[in-house]
Amino acid sequence: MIDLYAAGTSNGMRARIALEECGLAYTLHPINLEKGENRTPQFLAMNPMGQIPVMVDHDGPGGKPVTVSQSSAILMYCAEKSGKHLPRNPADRPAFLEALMRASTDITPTLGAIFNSSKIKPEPHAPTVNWFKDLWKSYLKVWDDLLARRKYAAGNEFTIADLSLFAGYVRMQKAIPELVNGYPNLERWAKEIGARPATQRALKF
Ligand SMILES: N[C@@H](CCC(=O)N[C@@H](CS)C(=O)NCC(=O)O)C(=O)O
Repeated sequence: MIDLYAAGTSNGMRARIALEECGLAYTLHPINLEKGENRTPQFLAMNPMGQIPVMVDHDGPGGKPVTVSQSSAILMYCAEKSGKHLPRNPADRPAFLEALMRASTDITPTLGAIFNSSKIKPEPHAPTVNWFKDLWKSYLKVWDDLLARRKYAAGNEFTIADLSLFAGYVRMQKAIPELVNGYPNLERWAKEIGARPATQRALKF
């Protein structure tokens, strides 16, 4: 059995989508970040960074329990444990790793920068917010161009790179829809990923 500690952020969704799409049984423990449930001694014992998501697999490698934080580490863990959604051909692996890292380390941190810089008190610094918004748009333009030529994030095979990208995309779509509008190939792709029953289950926080 697996325990997942998460909230409905892009990182939380990435981990939950991973478990659902890899068909791994788990119990969800919603963590209320506003109430500081990620700062309790029990939570910090699992992840001293005090960040969701955290996954505890009681039947980890060698049958021993293992605790994993970092949404993309959880994504890789689930794919490797289940043998699902990784490229079948080793020659496709470099493009897959590139797409996965591009989704995990460009998209979500930029989304976080937009959300967090918009919240600065007493007044957000507009040029900074706009700088991150322009960066976001430049990333989406590249993804849109890529998805004009390939069906999925890493090529013509569905992989966890799609799941990573989708978690960021769908979070932004809900928060600031205009920042995902105007990218027809991404829209086509997001409709397909968002219609997957496992992904739909994962989005219901
Ligand atoms: N790189 C980490 C980032 C995790 C992260 O930033 N989690 C946020 C929510 S999306 C969090 O728990 N923030 C609460 C805090 O830092 O106090 C990952 O991919 O999991």
